[in-house]
Amino acid sequence: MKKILLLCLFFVTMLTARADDGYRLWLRYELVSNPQLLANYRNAITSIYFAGTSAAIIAAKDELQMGLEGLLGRKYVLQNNLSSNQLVIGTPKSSPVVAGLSLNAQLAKAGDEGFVIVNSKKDQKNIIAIVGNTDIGVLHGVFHFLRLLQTQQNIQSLSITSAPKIKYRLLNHWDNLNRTVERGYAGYSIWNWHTLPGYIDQRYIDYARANASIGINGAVVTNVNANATILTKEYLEKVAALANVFRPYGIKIYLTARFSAPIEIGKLKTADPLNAAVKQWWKDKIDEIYKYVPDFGGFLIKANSEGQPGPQDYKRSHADGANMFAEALAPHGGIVMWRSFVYSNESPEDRLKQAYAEFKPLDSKFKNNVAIQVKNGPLDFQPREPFSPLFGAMPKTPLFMEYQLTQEYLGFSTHLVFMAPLFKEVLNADTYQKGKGSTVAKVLDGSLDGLTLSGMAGVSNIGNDINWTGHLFGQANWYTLGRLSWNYELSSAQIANEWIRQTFGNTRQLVDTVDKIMLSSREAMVNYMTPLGLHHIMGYGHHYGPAPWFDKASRADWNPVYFHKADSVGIGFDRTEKGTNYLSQYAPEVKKVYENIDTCPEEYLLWFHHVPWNHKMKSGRNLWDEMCYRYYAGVDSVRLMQKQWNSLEKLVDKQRFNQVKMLLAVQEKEAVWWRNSCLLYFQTFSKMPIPAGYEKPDQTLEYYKNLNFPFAPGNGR
Ligand code: GCW
Repeated sequence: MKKILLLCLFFVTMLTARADDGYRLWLRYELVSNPQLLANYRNAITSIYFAGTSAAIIAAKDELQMGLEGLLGRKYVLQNNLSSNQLVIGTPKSSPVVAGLSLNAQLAKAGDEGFVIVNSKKDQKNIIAIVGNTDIGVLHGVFHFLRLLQTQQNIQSLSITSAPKIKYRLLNHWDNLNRTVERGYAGYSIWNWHTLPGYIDQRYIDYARANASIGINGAVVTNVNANATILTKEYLEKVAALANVFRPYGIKIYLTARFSAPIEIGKLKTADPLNAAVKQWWKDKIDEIYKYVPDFGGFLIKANSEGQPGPQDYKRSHADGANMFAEALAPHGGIVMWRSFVYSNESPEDRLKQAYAEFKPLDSKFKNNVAIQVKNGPLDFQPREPFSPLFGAMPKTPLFMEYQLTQEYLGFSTHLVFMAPLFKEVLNADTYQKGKGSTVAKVLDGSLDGLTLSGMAGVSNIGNDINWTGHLFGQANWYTLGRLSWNYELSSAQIANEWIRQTFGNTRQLVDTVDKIMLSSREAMVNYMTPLGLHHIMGYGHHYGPAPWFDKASRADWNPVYFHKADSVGIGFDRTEKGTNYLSQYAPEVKKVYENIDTCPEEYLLWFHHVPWNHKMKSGRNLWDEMCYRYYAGVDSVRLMQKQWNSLEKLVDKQRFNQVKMLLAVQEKEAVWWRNSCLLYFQTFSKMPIPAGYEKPDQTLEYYKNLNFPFAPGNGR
């Protein structure tokens, strides 16, 4: 009887071990599956030497013990004397043993947050040293080392020196205080303001661990459409509690500042940034924040954009507004991230031109703890956009990159879209600011213009869903933001490979197949949503699904018809000199390529040109046929992704396998919906048939136009 019970227990444990809800993200620390490698690792690591007492080093030690226990199936005790086959972790400052390793030359390159990992010999003993100049550096090193084991790398001749290329690596949460998330598709906000500061959810700690593991060092925890309440005493106590959780992981907390807060919570009559009382109010408020959070990072501010208050309400400039905050933050070491996402309610000007028009003249007007945070493209996180012309146009001002991880325009959390290729495409784009090779990446890291502030932010896709991001593959985009901001030279393939191995395992077939799915997914989505440079043709307000016909918005530039301009002659937005001349905002070399319809890369064709339906494309097809071809190819790619995923049934645990399978089916259905409704609608202009051989749309245009989604998620109200 006892035997049977034990056997049952064994099977139950096996089963639970197999089920995986995705909560552990890429920090799963499963037993190394390759027996030879496991033996090698176990031989190489028999104990841990550790020095230091700070919360950060304790976090590093805890993570290492937990990780090794899972990966190597053994408990590791700490030793304070050196022995062979030991992992030595610490800083030269905290440990004479570490100082004695003579790693100064490498450490000089590791900076404040980086690390050195080497195989070394000390007193005839073989060791692996994970060291940093700071305890946070050690923590990053420990996470990197665990990544090496999780991805089954050789650890016999390690010689790694790593330092982040970008200084501020941030998540921007668009989370409201009532826990709704603007453009959030993974449940409610993970910040439970109601139970803070008394209750610290384990999720906050796991969130910090996950971020630290990929080098993210800051979190803006509130929505850019800001609420002044976060700045009140009651909420600052809650903010302080979160900051305390983040601190050991090297993560600073940031807030969004509502420009009109002095009126709303300060009882002033104005929020004019040049008014002495207003300035004093912010100074006092900022001093107060630092009493709660001594290492507060600063503010992210959306002003005079989409109805948010700002300095222009008082006829002041963005620089006047940003500098007011900057002055008050400077003594504490805080920064201002001022967003360039502005477009005016009144101006009929091409919306794409407005950010540049407002910000370029302000180059050199900002205090040196101000950065301008620029969305990757000139419009709004579309599936594909050219790079924003602000990159390359403000050499005296640090520009931070803003990417959107949450998939507002990329299929919400039901579509599998790996964004590294999108992010890389922008980073690699050449601005020609100082001639060939002036890439966006070089603008961003400050090297092109000798600037010291540098930053990359991702609008978070995290919610309180069990697996954090709704779609399991959304985790890969969070992962990408961290890894790329640490080292933007990593390729999309490298990032995918690392993520897959940590998230699913190292089996060759599994890694290769998921890799194919991920690397093809972004192009697939562009094809079934907005091929050839189409943009902003999604549903109104909630942005769910296609609505290229929509023309009822209160502003022209919220209407899809404004952006695609389809008519009987052709389709696309003429942004050349003959059109809005948006192209003049780029360097002449860039402009030249795009303005000529023959040299303009076809993926941007309809961004820059109004193109006749019978225009001959590179493939030999006319524009209409090419558009059909792309839309159909997009759907086909999703079907291929489904097939590829299905081939992995035996290699992925059931729970995650089924989740992804179901979501791919939703994606396929929605890809067909995008394809059919866009083609049926554009066909009313082209008057050309969908070429023979393609499956015909099974619904009418009217059917698609009548679809209605009053409760589509993400509006956040
Ligand atoms: O893309 C738009 C979103 C808004 C968002 C805005 C912004 C926070 O639809 O929901 O508001 O961008 O970036 O400020």
